[in-house]
Amino acid sequence: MSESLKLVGVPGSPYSRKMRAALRYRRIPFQWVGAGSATHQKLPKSPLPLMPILYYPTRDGFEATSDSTFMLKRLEREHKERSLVPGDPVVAFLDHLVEDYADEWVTKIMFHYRWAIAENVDNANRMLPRWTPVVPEEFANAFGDNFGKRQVDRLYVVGSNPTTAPIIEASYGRLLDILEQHLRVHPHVMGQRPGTSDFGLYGQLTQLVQVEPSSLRIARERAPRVPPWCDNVEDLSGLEISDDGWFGRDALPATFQQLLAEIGRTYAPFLLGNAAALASGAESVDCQVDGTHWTQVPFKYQGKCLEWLREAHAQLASPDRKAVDEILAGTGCETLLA
Ligand SMILES: N[C@@H](CCC(=O)N[C@@H](CS)C(=O)NCC(=O)O)C(=O)O
Repeated sequence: MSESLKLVGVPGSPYSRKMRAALRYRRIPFQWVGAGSATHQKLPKSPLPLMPILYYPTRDGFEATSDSTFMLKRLEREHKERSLVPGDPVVAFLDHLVEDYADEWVTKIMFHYRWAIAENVDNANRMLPRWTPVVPEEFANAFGDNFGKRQVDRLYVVGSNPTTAPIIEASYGRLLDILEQHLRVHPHVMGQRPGTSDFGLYGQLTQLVQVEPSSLRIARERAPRVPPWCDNVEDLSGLEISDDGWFGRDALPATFQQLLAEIGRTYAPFLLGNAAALASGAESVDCQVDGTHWTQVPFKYQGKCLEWLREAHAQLASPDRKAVDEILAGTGCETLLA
């Protein structure tokens, strides 16, 4: 029997959860390999020090690949069943925009709640190491002093600081409110069947509503549909779908429009501020997000995210691009594509 894909990750890694759930939903055979496990150590080193790592069997071993967005794109090329990309290029572009928002803005919310709030830091230092089976107790107890401290010291990388904390926490609250209303009517972000954005949001939310005590309490209080939704997306391999299960471009619900406006209110101004800082070689990003000063170190990868969004927009056929621009007009997201 030919070797199957191997996905290396940990439950405490939002992008690992994103990929594991996506592979399950798509019924693509794979093995889940715990990061740091004996099986992982036998696999070739990954090009980037990031999780998850998706290993493809080759004639003489395994090829390591990184970056969940590109993993999903390759899986779309190689597997036709149960695609995550809406057939309508207009809706596919919007799905990509929401996936990118999840991967690059909601991850700030996730990292902030885990490493900027004492109660959650203590919890993470206790939980994260123990996701590795039979991890030595000494290692687990010393985890906080090593990895935990390192992550707390890296809060500035995602832009979490006393000035931005209220912006981040308010955007979490609004995202929960929008999803709560959306999930009262629609089983998935993209309609009757999930898109890449469902797994992007799910990945980050698994940590916020299942791991971090304070953000979990907020979610259960404010958006009681979101934690159960995450539990369901964990394994959608049994979900029956129809070809036209995604929203149509003319049938996007108000809650989806509100999600676009939330992206336009937070992620869009940050992405533009980050791009401006990268272009000028500035040492810090300084821009207005949600009416408040946002400052952090420029982030190269998110400079690329903006370029990839603009490339995807430019590649649309002009009637589709016009339709996207009409849908985004007034959301704030249009500033990304101007
Ligand atoms: N863009 C990457 C991001 C991957 C990423 O940042 N993974 C985190 C874990 S969730 C990581 O490995 N961080 C490295 C570290 O914290 O040292 C993707 O979508 O896969």
